Amino acid sequence: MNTASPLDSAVLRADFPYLEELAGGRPLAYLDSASSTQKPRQVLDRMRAFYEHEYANVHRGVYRLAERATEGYESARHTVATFVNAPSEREVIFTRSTTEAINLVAYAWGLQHLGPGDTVLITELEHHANFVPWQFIASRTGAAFRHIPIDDAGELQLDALDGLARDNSIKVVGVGLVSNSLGTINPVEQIAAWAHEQGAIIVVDAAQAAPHRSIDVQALGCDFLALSSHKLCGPTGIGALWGRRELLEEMAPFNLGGEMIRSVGLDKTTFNELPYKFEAGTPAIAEAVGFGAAIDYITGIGLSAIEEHEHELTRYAMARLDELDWVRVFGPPLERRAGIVSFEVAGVHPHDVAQILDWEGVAVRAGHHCTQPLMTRLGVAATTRASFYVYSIAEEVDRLVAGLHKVKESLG
Ligand code: C6P
Repeated sequence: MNTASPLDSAVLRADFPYLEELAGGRPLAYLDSASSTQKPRQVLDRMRAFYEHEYANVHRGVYRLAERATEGYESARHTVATFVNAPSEREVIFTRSTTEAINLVAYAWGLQHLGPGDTVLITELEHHANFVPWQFIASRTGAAFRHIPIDDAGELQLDALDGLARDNSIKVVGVGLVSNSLGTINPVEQIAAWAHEQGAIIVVDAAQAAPHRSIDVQALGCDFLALSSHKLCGPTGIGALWGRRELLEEMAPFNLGGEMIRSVGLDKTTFNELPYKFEAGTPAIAEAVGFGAAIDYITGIGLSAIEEHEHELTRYAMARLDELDWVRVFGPPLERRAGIVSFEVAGVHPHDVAQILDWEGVAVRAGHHCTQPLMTRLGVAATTRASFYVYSIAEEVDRLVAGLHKVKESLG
């Protein structure tokens, strides 16, 4: 790659212990960061220190150790709130993941607000996490379930919007900022403005965007936004939902039990204030602290440097794959694409491609990537997908391309 990267990958790579493991004498070329990212020492060390010196349950004990644990947990909430530019940290709810965050909205908001005559609108590119909960709640409530179609390049056809809105029934729009299968960057600000003109709310899936570009819920103009820690160098088992305060205030709770109550009597229970109303039971405490440390780590590198680094790698990968006339790349042009490249090798099943690449020490994902409606639209059952993050380097793209030559020699 001849373009200077805005990141010093050589220095950053020293933070990631996984690169010390050798696959066939070389570090693994991990090109599956859209699935989950590797973890830097800074995050692992922070979690270990928390467990060793600051650990207790949160919001319960009056002893100093419990206060310290609560401080660690709440300071992670403050970090997430700043990260997405939330007007208030009370609007940030810790969840298990993006999936759970969207289920929370679909159940707690959807069951209360949707009914026959209403429409739920999602996109044809949507990950199942922002698709299946809405399809399910629409069918439970009698609402219609419709989608914004895409064109052949995997970009949303916004000229379909007015037709979809003709009967004035749209109550909620679900859209991802970045497609996990194609890397398409969706024009969410524009869709949010349109949704509000329809009197609808908009729920944004930022799972694939938050790790790679700055997120500003106020500038996006959205009502809810979901993200996962494990996709941005943090631990699994923790994510967050940001929601507009007035919507969260009037929603019923999602999970019920300890911590989310104000008072419990034999006849009646009243609920806690935000955000605790939505955080029943003992939360993922050390994971929240790790989530905060991961955000500190990536914001320390700089989101715009990360975005630029991935853009250059994607440019390089697309150019190298373009040399192979037996490889077809799916998705939009580079200008509207994040660091994700999905492709097919003529005549070879994506699982076989991924298997042979693994023998070459290159890890990619093969499958439908939890976007089956998109696969149907593309006319394929599955694709092979390479995706990048801060530790990815051009040499790994070269190893991918060399591996694809091996695939062609063996099976093509
Ligand atoms: N995509 C991928 O390989 P969870 O699992 O809840 O943290 O994230 C779900 C999710 C939601 N939205 C988008 C856009 C996603 O990409 C994902 C997770 C992984 O593409 C696993 S399927």
